[in-house]
Amino acid sequence: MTRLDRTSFPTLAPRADLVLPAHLPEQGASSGIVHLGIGAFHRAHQAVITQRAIEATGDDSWWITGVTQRSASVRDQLAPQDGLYTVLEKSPEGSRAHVIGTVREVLFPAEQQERLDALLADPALRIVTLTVTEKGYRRRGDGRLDLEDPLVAADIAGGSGAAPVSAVGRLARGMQGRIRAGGAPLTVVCCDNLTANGEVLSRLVRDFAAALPAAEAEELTAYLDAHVRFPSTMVDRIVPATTEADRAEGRGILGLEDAGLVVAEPFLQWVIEGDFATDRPAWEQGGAQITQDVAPFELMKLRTLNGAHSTLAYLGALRGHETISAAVGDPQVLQAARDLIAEDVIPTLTAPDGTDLVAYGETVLERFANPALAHRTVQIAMDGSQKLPLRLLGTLRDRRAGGAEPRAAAVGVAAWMAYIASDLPLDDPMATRLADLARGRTDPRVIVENLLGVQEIFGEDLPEDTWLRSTLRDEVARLRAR
Ligand code: CS2
Repeated sequence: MTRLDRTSFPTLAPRADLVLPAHLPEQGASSGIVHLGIGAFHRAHQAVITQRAIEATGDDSWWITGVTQRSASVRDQLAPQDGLYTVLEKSPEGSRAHVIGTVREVLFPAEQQERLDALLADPALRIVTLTVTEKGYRRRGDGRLDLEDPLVAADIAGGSGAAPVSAVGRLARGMQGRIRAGGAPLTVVCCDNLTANGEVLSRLVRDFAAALPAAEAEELTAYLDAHVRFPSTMVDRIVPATTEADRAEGRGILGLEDAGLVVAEPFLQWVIEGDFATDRPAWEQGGAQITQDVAPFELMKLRTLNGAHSTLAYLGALRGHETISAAVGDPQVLQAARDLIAEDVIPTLTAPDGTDLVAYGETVLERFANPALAHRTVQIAMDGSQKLPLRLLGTLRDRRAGGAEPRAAAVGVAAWMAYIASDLPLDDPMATRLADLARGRTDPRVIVENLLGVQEIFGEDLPEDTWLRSTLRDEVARLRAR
């Protein structure tokens, strides 16, 4: 079958189930945005809103160069398609294909470092966005840059001529190149699910700068102070891994082969702090919200959606459910997510801009129930060591500080522990250590004791909490008895 690309694109005609971009980048157009970590999420989220903004305003200086960090696969999917791909939006009412044309180029730095260096130095490039997942930031338990991480250490030792391998190294080294080319300002937009993600990333780049030889450190820090902003953002769209069946459905709608197709729910939200060092696409005309304070949005989303998502993933997988929609179809599992949101999450939140938190929670659960999305529980269960502190432990700590007994939040943590002890797939940067501590153990006391002692996850305070310890034991015992 013919592949989707600029040549085959004109054969497509819009239909109820096929939405096409109004125009595509001119050949040789320049990129206003570099995106680090061009996985499925970016393609279904920021790239879509950027396309809508370009269409609303006609300002076409905002095409995106995507950077794949670890493997060439996304480049190899998109390069033969001139960057074109489809977002297959799936809902119970049916599917709709949106062809996206904002990604004009994808680079795999291991083979194209020079091109990336040139772009990052170019004043026409004004914004770097990132989705590199929680673990991609290489943070220590205290949130600072892990200078002992082998990738980070290599980037610091490598000198400004070497090709960086970590996300933070790539950003910092790119900024040094930008300084050498005249020091045009830059806005860095973190789009990962981290609390205060802009501040976090700013801190990490500054930690990197501080580890450089004195003159370089001083120059980079001065540039960061004067010319770079890191607005925080809240991103939201459920984007399960693409399956062969999804690609086949895409072929049915397009009549073309699309190796870069991604799947998403209809819901799409992006809240961005209005703190830019540069101009920016009119993202608000593409459906984003620009606000002065993203923090309440971030906390609401991380604790409600992601907290419930992880809880459903662990509980659901333990009960044999393959997908999130199957998990919420199980009344006991659904009740656990409901309790988490109503009893423990909502009391810790401040409603952003008059949002009805109860209605928000209900909408989240309805989105999870979308039967057209086969979002696998083991996919969301990945990287729990990185996700738990952001998604559940903040809720737990806030509730404990307020004198409450947050059993529903503890159930989520216990479900993670029981998952680690089980033989379900364990995919986590701390997998070896976690497996040593709990895999195959049967005594709930030992499981809880061993895992609660992982300071990078639970800190020093939570293992001291006797209510938490005994509640976790009870819940792990209950989950294992089932
Ligand atoms: C999910 C998120 O994979 C996961 O851990 O919880 O990716 C979730 O689907 C998104 O944050 C939704 O915006």
